[in-house]
Amino acid sequence: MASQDLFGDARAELVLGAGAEGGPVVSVFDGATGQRVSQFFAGPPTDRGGVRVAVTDLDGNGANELVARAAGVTKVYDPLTGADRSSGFTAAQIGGVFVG
Ligand SMILES: [Ca+2]
Ligand SMILES: [Ca+2]
Repeated sequence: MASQDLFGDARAELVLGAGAEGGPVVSVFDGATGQRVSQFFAGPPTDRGGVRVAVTDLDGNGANELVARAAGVTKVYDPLTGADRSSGFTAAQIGGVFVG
């Protein structure tokens, strides 16, 4: 679970990752409304190792990124669409994140 602002409105979003034995499902809830704004797989849907999530500003541009680790792989995701945005970051940036 992680709780940091993802959309720049100064209210922390709640990011939940399924635990061990669950699929790698990430859910994002808007901190202002409490509404779920997205839900997506951060890894192979058939994997049952769960998913760990973190929210942090990887590239120091003032906007937080959503980082998830599932099936032994850490990636960066768009919090609204679940699109893989890892290609916009270096391996060093991604690898330096503690995803707990
Ligand atoms: Ca927010
Ligand atoms: Ca950033």
